[in-house]
Amino acid sequence: MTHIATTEHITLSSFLAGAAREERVPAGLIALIDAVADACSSIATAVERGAFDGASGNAHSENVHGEAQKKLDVVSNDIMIGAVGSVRCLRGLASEELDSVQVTGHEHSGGAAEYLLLFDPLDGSSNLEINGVVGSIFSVLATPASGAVVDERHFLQPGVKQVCAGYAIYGATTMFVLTTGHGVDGFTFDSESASFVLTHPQLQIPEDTREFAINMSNERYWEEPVRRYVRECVAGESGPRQTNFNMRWIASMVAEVHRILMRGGVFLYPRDNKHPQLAGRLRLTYEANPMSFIVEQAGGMSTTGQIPIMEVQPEHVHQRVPVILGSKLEVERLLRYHDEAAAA
Ligand code: AFP
Repeated sequence: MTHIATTEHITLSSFLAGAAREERVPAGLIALIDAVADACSSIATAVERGAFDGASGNAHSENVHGEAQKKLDVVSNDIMIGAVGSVRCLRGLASEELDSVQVTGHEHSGGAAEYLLLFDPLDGSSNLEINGVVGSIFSVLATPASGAVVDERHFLQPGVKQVCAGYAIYGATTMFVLTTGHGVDGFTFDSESASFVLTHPQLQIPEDTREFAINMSNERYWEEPVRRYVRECVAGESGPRQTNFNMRWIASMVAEVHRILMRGGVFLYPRDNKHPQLAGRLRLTYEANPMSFIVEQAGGMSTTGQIPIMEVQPEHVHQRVPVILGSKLEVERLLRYHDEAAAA
């Protein structure tokens, strides 16, 4: 169970300053995290005001995945790029809404660590028209060779190399959830002080769960280990698991992962044969990797079904990947079902 700290008023800025003093976060990274958090609070406002500001509905354009963009996808992308553009340690960025990576014009800062930012500015945007939950997801990598001219190859690092990851969720409240590799902390936006305040320190995912999330309409496309797992969950008390399960599907990865952080669960967007040329639905570098980093830092597990997601070597920045993540015991069970199917 999550314990909510309401007694102390620790803002994201003071939390990061403390982490820098204790040398848990490099000082340069703090400016980048602050800028991303500022962007997220502006995106929350843009989402809230969409209907008044002419920003609701379709943009009549497509992103690199061939998906119709909402106006708020484009607005959120512009907000994020505008907010981080002046951060001196940032050398480049990649976004779901940009065809190719962008190199920032800053000169090499002379010895200090420098970073790349990868993000999905508005995840789950098909939920906008139903006033459902949406969010932003981000991942930070270090530039491998300080001073080198940055290009797409520098972004192609496996998730284990992430130095920081997080998401913002725009739901009943706006929250910013962050890891720098020292656990996971959740901050709630306080509109009175216009700051993110630490409300959910050191989140832990229960290792056991009776809740799963998958788009059941894809059942006919799944591989056998996933079919077996879901069949057994659905069979409930009368099946081999001898217990009843509950199912949730919000169609927003941010909302699913947030629920898992709050009360456990397992989330699957597995490999399927709906579009066999694509390895899965979700994107590796700016969706699956940051969420895997968060889930593992909170004691959960994340896998493609074969290997840990964060060990996948990206071949391009918009690559897709099968995703199974959440409570440890269920993810281990799914891995076992995949191993058994491979051995059969
Ligand atoms: P959008 O950002 O295009 O709405 O996609 C959201 C998402 O990538 C992810 O957040 C959800 O888990 C998944 O798609 C939902 O997919 P379905 O359309 O199969 O429900």
